[in-house]
Amino acid sequence: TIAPTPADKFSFGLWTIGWQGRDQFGDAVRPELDVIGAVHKLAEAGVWGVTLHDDDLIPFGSDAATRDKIISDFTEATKSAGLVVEMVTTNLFSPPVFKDGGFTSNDRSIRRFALRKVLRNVDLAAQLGATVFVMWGGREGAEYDGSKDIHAALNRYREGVDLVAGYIKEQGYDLKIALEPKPNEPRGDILLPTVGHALAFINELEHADIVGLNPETGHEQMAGLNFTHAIAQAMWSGKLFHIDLNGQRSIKFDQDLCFGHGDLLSSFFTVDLIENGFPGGGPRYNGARHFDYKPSRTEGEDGVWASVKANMQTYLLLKERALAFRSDPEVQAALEASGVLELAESTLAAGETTADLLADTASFEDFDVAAAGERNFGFVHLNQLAVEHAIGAR
Ligand code: 3MF
Ligand code: MG
Ligand code: MG
Ligand code: MG
Repeated sequence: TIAPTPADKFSFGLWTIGWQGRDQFGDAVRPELDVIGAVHKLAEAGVWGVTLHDDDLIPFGSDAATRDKIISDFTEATKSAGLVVEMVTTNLFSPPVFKDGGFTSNDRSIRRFALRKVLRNVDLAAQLGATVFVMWGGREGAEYDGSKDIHAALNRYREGVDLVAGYIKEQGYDLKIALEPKPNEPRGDILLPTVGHALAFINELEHADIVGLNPETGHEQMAGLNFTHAIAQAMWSGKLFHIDLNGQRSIKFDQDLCFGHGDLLSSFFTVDLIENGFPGGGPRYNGARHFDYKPSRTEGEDGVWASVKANMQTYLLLKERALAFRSDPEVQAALEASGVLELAESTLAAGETTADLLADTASFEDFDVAAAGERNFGFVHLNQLAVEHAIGAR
């Protein structure tokens, strides 16, 4: 085993270890989380940071005095434990008032209330020293196509995100917004269902410069998509501001398994990208390694803490394997032979024009199309090397 340290930048949401196991069909199986005790236990486990929804810490509807007391006790606990509050997010999905959404509820008074709840939470995020503010629009969606005007809903979504981003700038907070896509659950269909949809949405914002993404492993996989490709495109766009690591086994309900307990080989390549970057160079991710999972409902308190350790252990083991993979000379040779490194070379030479390309007979008139069609790329060999490294056979 490898002991996690704060330098690994692992963080956990209070709602993850605090999940009591209530689901569609079953009651709570675990008691309410003792937040102060949990903060110390996380730090003892080598965790660097903690994240929270406003309502994870302060029960919805608490009066001002209760709220202040809870915040000051929590601040003191994180300080004495040495934990960073790296990200804060807002619960716009549990209270009944948000059943048709917050920023995109058909009810305008609810949209105004949702904005107030978020702005108040932005102040809290800044006060706690968070640098990322996540927005997961869990209830921003619909069950029925006729019940939501999508054009108007996207306008209201943009209005809301721009208003919050504008407020962050006005206040001078060192805070960035990270949108979290999810295709469905709890709504039948959720707006901004995938990383791609969210990137397109961000491009329409006035304050796009401080708005990026918080992709979650299982959310992309629920849509049948490749999570590693999703974060890769977010990185390419300079928009990977945060990450929710977990596990999911195929297209079904949101499982929120421990990281690596879903598609293990996909997890290997996720860690490889985060820790080693793109093979041909490019932007790197330096943010939190944040786990958004749920300790399975079958687990008692020991199982909850075993799952905290499991997330970090699997990540660190995969990191070790990914480093070995990239530094293996056989892998370097396979990457070379496969053209993986060649892809980083621009298709036209520096200074070469379209006219030059059109005049280059070697690229067309004299190009041996048949021979090029026969190239063996060797991707299977390369992937086998990855599998063998991933399972520790090399
Ligand atoms: C739901 C989620 C959310 C978000 C959170 C913001 C409750 O599937 O993933 O967790 O991650 O609201 O970070
Ligand atoms: Mg999930
Ligand atoms: Mg999440
Ligand atoms: Mg989730």
